[in-house]
Amino acid sequence: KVLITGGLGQIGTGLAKIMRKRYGKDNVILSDIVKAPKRILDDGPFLYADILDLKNLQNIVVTNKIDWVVHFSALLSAIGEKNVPLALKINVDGLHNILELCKQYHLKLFVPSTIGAFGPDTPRNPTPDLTIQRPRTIYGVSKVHAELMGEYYHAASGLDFRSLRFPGIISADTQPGGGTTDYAVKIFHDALQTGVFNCYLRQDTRLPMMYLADCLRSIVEFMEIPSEQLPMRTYNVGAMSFTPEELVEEVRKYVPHLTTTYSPDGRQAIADSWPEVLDDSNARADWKWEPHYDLAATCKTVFEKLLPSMMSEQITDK
Ligand code: VAH
Repeated sequence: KVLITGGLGQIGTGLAKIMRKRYGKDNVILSDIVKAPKRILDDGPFLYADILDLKNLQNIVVTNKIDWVVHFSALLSAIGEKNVPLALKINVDGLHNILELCKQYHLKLFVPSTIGAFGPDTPRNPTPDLTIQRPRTIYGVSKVHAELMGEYYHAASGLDFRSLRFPGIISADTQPGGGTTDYAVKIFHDALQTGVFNCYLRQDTRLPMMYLADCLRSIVEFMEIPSEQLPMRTYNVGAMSFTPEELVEEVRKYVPHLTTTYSPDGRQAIADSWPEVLDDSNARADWKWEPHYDLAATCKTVFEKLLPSMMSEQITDK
């Protein structure tokens, strides 16, 4: 049975859907510390889980016979800089509880890492798996800590820890939670709702990105590899890299009248410290990682998802 923490964020509900198809609806428990909307409660089991409360977590693991944990709870890059003490509690203390829990009950643990785990001294194009990691956000520092602690517990006590360093994730119907790459999600809604897109990054800021379906599939494929077949515990996974102006050009194929302005804010410095292109050759070699969505396919899929619901909204609005 799988427990997903921070399950109501950008990735959790999509992962629950896929895993429930594969492992059975009642074998995947979504959890978070906020109330779930009815449509999510209708899809399968949901529990309150506070990653800062080890007793609460132990109770959930024992009473629900959990054997996998997918740990999404974290404050992302931009929001973490606005509340460092909270980011430390959630991203570090919370992680320590999860590591302790998984060690104690011998649970398989997936913790997402990120391009944010690299910093200004890291080679940016391409960024390999094994390289300098001196990130300049509390989010990045906490994710390097998660990678190092997970690999330590794996080496010292055999914990089946796994981590993938994700690019910015693009999703059609879930919102990211305060990241630096969120512009690449917001542009679709702005294009359809107002036709105006104000970008908080310079138009030439190249960042690695991935469509949600590739992200979800990478987690499931990676988690299903027998542990002894994995030469490493932490891998870069890539799919595409683009700049805001390249994304705007692709979006204009669907919304030709889209007007854009570029007013870089504090997130520009974060983006400038991150990789431009991820080298994911180890993931491709060790467990056959292969992305399916490039920029064109991503935009096509997102608009296919958003347009019908937009149309139905407009129809109901009339
Ligand atoms: C963020 N979307 O921007 C997250 C992610 C790759 C970046 O970790 O913080």
